[in-house]
Amino acid sequence: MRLHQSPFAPNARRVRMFLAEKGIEIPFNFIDLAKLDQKSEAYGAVNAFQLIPALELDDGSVIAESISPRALRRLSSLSSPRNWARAFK
Ligand SMILES: N[C@@H](CCC(=O)N[C@@H](CS)C(=O)NCC(=O)O)C(=O)O
Repeated sequence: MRLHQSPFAPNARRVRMFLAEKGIEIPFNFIDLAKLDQKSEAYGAVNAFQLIPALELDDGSVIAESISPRALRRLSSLSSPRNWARAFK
């Protein structure tokens, strides 16, 4: 699983905040919006909408929506009760 994202994109930030609160660490792939990386053919093969964020799952499927119930479920499943306890401190 990995998250295609940029530190400067608000929709990607929303997902990173969710991950941080749950204490989940997954690899990030930096997409440079200033260089129009999101418009590249390679990234278009990941997310046909050519927007970030995109969550690439281990089965090869991609969730291309920051507020996605499916993404929240998949990411929540990585979160342990200990992480939850830390989130509410
Ligand atoms: N509905 C999408 C919108 C994603 C979106 O608009 N992403 C912006 C960054 S926050 C983007 O990729 N912009 C690049 C572009 O428009 O080329 C979501 O919430 O994930």
